[in-house]
Amino acid sequence: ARALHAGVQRDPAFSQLSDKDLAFFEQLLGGTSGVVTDSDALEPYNRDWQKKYEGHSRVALRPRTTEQVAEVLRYCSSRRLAVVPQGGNTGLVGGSVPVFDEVVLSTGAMNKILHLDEVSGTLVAQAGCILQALDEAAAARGFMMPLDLGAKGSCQVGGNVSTNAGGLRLVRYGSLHGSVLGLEVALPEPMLPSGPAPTPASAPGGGRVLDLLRTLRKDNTGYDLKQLFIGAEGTLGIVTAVAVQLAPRPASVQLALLACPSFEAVTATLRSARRRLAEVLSAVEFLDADCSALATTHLEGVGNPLSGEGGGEGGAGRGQGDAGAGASGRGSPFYMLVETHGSNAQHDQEKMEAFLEAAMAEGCVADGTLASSEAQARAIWRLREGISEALVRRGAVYKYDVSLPTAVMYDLVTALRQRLEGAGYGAAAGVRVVGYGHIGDGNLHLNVSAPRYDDDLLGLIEPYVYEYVARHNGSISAEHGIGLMKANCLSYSKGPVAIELMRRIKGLVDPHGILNPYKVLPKP
Ligand code: FAD
Ligand code: 2HG
Ligand code: ZN
Repeated sequence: ARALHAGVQRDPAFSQLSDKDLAFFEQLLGGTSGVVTDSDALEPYNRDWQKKYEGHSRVALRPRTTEQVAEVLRYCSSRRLAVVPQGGNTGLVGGSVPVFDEVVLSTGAMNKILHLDEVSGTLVAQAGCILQALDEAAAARGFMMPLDLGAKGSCQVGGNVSTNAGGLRLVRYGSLHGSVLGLEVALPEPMLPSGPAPTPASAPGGGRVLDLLRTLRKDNTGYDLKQLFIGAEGTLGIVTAVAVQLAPRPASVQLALLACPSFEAVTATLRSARRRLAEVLSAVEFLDADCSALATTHLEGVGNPLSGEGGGEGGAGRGQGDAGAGASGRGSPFYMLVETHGSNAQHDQEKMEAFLEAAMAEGCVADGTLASSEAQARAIWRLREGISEALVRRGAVYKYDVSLPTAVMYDLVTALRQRLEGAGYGAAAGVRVVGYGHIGDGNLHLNVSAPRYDDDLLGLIEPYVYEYVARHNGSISAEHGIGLMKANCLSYSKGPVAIELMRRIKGLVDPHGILNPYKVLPKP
């Protein structure tokens, strides 16, 4: 692991964990199953998914109930023990692991579905439920979760809410700021005076639990407090339960993989998809040829039927509804995934075919294939969703997740590639600058893959990328959050008044700063 937090000092205001603290946690959480202290067992809590950030916590706590979380926070606050909330630990900005010796509070054991209402399509679940498990439970009743991402098999809904995860279908189902109906959050400090609470049911934990767990679609009763915790990355409270508006599971799903001759052709195809697929459009993603090559080289069984790369058994094969009309996707610089969710397969297929025909006639698409089975669709999605994993397998990777005006989004990839090549970090040095992402949302994933971490290379990438994004009025974090990685870069995307207000809110809710210190907010 490579700890990329040079310059951050442990805050001496925080206490060191004592044996007495451990005894308290064991008594509270029912013995050792809820209190992890063994050094091997602690390793996965101390390291992130990329093995890039590493802390040295001596304890990971695994509470099962909201009351236990509230009690842990009460104790840690009184003892000035810093706490890092952790869900599935799939975050990409170093937010979910300790920087030093913070207590890890894992929501992994809080994995109960509390309620699913089939009439209103609402789901209430504990924060530690795995996204895929929730989607499967929703599927059994004809619904789907309104978000989907490559990490679905490991990430938890509390982590999704805390990062305001975007994912593959935001273009259709919107952001979690819209689909989260309610939250329950344990706070580090009580918001009610101690003593008997006026309404015990709504103030468990002595006023440390903020109960906003409604499932109402409409509720204009003053400030929408839950929004503060959506995307707060564990700096304001610990999300213990979530109420979500589910979407109806589509009866018909169509997926096309397309090869495009230029980035202009990609954006023209996006516009055409919006116009021609309109109400059924559910995802528009893009990847460049280097991403395709990386995924097909480093992941077993992953292929690109248009480029002819990879794809052993189980790889993406050509669909029966193959739209290739003599042209070839081989050598294409860009690929796109265009998906529809609808209720009538014949209708959706006609729309998709008309869209493909038009895109090919207009020269925006050189070749395309339609998945003709669920297995083929899964294989095509694996090509796109596997890019992060392929990059991690290749070696060191510098990740940027930016919002930029869609039309010029890829210019940043080209400019950075040229900049690095000019400094000797080109293909010959094993460096690849690749771009992919959620083009339908104006969200570029810019990744630099290198044989090893290299501070000179990093110095060429940062602050160049952040300055570029700021100059184009973009965002330095479209969907992954700020975490530790970008805490000192926040001012590229937020003005001083906004940052000051964030600090004041943090100070109000967490006056001792015990929750996820060193993350999100820049050093004062
Ligand atoms: P963690 O990684 O454990 O935590 C993330 C942050 O939230 C941390 O700051 C943590 O302290 C905080 N946190 C976690 N749980 C809680 C809680 N209950 N209360 C308060 N704070 C909490 N992200 C996207 O937005 N879109 C994508 O398409 C996407 N694809 C991905 C694909 C792969 C292969 C991988 C590895 C990651 C991807 N991510 C994506 C990033 C990541 O999966 C998301 O950010 C996800 O929402 C994190 O969930 P988690 O449960 O793993 O949270
Ligand atoms: C995706 O869209 C994820 O695949 C991960 O957000 C992006 O690893 C990345 O840079
Ligand atoms: Zn993404």
